Amino acid sequence: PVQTNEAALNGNGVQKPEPRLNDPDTLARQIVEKLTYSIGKNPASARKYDWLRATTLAVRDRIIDHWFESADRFAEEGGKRVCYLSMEFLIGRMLRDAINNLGLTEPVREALARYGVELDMIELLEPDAALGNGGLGRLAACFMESMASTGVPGYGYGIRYVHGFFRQEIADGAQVELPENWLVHGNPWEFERRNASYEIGFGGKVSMIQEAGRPARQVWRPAERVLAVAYDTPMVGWRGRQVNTLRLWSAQALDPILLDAFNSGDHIGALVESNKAEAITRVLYPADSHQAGQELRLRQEYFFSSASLQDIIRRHLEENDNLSNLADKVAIQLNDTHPAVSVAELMRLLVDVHGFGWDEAWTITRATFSYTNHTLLPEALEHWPIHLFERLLPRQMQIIYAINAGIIREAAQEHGYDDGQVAAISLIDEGNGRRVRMGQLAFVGSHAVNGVSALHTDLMKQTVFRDLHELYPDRIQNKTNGVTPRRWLMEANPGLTGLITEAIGPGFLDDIEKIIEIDDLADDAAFRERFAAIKRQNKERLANVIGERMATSVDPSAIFDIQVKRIHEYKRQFLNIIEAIALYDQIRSHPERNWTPRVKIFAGKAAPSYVQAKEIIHLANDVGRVINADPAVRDLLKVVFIPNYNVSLAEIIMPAADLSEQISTAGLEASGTGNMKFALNGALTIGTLDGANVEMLEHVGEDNIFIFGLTASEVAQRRREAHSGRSIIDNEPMLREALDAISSGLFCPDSPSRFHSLVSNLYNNDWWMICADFKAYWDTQRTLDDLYTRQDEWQAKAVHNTARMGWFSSDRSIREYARDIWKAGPGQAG
Ligand code: 8GP
Repeated sequence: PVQTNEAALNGNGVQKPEPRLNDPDTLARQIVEKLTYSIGKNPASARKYDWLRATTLAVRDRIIDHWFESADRFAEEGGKRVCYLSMEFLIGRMLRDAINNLGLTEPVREALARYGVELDMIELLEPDAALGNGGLGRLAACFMESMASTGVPGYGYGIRYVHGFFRQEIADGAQVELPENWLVHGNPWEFERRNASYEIGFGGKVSMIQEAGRPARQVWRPAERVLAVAYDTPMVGWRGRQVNTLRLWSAQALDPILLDAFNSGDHIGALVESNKAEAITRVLYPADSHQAGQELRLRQEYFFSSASLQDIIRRHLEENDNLSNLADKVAIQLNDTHPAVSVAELMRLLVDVHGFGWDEAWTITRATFSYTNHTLLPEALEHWPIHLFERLLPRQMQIIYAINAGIIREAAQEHGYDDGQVAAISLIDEGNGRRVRMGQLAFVGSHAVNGVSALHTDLMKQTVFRDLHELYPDRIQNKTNGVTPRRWLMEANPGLTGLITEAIGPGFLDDIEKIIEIDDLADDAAFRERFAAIKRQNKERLANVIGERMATSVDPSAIFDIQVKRIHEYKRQFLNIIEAIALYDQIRSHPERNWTPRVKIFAGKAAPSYVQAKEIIHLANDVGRVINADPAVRDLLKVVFIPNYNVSLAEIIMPAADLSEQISTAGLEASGTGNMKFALNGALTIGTLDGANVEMLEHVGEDNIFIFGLTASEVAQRRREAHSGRSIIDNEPMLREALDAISSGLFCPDSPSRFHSLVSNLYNNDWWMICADFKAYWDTQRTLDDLYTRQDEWQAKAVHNTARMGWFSSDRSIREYARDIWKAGPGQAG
């Protein structure tokens, strides 16, 4: 075997490779080298896809140089690491982001041009890494990029799904789900690490053992075991200063094939084990707003939690004598409750495997974990039936009971809690067929718990966590979300980035809050004009996409009024569609008026089992078909639904919006992050006082954002009073006529009753306050119509939006987490 040692590595023996040079000549040469020797193609016969791969590999080499530097630096500094556990990372494409952050965009463009290859063309061939559903997963991706950009030693831990978020097609107006296959051509960004693999157990029994000279202890003997194998992807920060690691786990059987079974002729049975194991990481659950409640989901959650904790512990023990200082060296962030079982699993590892006493283990656990809540929707809160939990994870269930007993004892003895109060904080919900409440588990197992906007954090204290907040009043804090300005401004909107650089210099690229320096230029007519011209180009680009994908022509001089996000009743795409129908009616009744032309653009996916959300998609498409074909409205109104919304499409859409729709029923959108991306790119917002809209209002000022509708407390009040929509509809002719048009089958003559239940829900209940908010929404839209005709004013407000959004950078969010929760990263003792 080859022996290596320090002296040989650093001395004359094995030489470190020379770091790669970044000039176009070297890049051009190395891209062709990759094409030839790694891909086996010559430049003359290479296809575009081969060029993409070769370019990716050449860029990857440069990332690796920085990656090793970062790893060496952490090891030397011995500081605290941050582990971000998330079931979802909605990354999107990686090449453009990597070369942008390495400052290689122009050199790579030039290198490729020498072979007649266009960078912009090959970038489009990269599949999106769509390992997430929506806001929560995209936030995790922004946070990974910002940790690397701000110098926080961050490790993402998640699942390497073979099939990411489904591909959406629209057939006859309805959503169709197709499997997504991002790995079919291999994934050049990842490195398989077979040496980092861990056994994960399920089921089986727990027994007490007593060994001579040792206290009695519990031993779990799982009935099933699978292997978690690591795949690492480097995540490059701005200017390549730091490269962090995203470690995703893939499940494999310990025995890939049962040879005995195979040899005795049972060819299918021989593969059962391996199929069952691999199923754990085969597909992302496509639900973002209700808990899946299925065994496979709980297996996924435990699988990646246990693998990540075993990995964290192994690494810690390589550098430290024991685990008693774990919390000084590692902060573990639980991204929602999906990894909450980690609390019980870390206790198991500390107590059963590493011999800690219960109390010390609990102190370490609580000091190590922190937890972010992303939704208050009751149907989304995770709670597992006890019988399922106990069968799959018997030891973890015992530990949860023991944790619960301790919390209840504390509440009763020290705070005098009565039975009712105890039931409210208990980790076990006794009311609903006995379930484990994962939110409660994450809360009690963490030293810090946070919401994702100021309003959401307040509501957490008042609603889901009211009782635990009373018991632990210092634990909940706010960390308002942010978005990375590299992907969402520099890469998505190079035109605007160039204009701002020209105006105020490049300082804002390193510190996005400096973008405020363009604020005064809102009064500068020449600047406004150039700002507007860039918006116009971005709208033309989107209009082309709409033309190509949907064969619908839209006029870039109309208001581009855009709502893109998951489809959900609380997000109220339905309200937006009803307003479109009302406008359609008005344009036809009053053709003589001066209507401001508008294109209403929708995109987003519905959970496959969410019937109402799918009806809303169907309605948007049906309404679009009728309105777009009606010569009576000419180009005054168009309604388009762009299929298959994903990160890459968002990068085209965000810079092309005049108007951003953030119209959730107040109190229900935890934060929103699309709202921030739009405004950063100069869209005005029409929105409710919900989520981070509230803070956006504070930053951009009330003249530059268009707020309407009930507040969160008014919504709660009206819900208590149980209004129906009927009395409002009866008194609001425009609303009534729009609903009548839907009910009459005007938009779906082939199946006139298609939307009856959508409409009758409004009459009976109006739970989402669509009727209650309709008039305010309509009026605000007309104010905006009017404003759009005064382009100077509109564009000045747009400039103010871009200028004042610096605070909504995920760099700011990450610095706050690092300072207040993790105590890690630059400037933190660790
Ligand atoms: C989302 C919230 O709905 C959104 O307001 C927020 O901006 C985002 O998280 C990031 O904080 N929540 C989810 O995506 C969510 O709860 N998803 C889980 C069920 C998968």
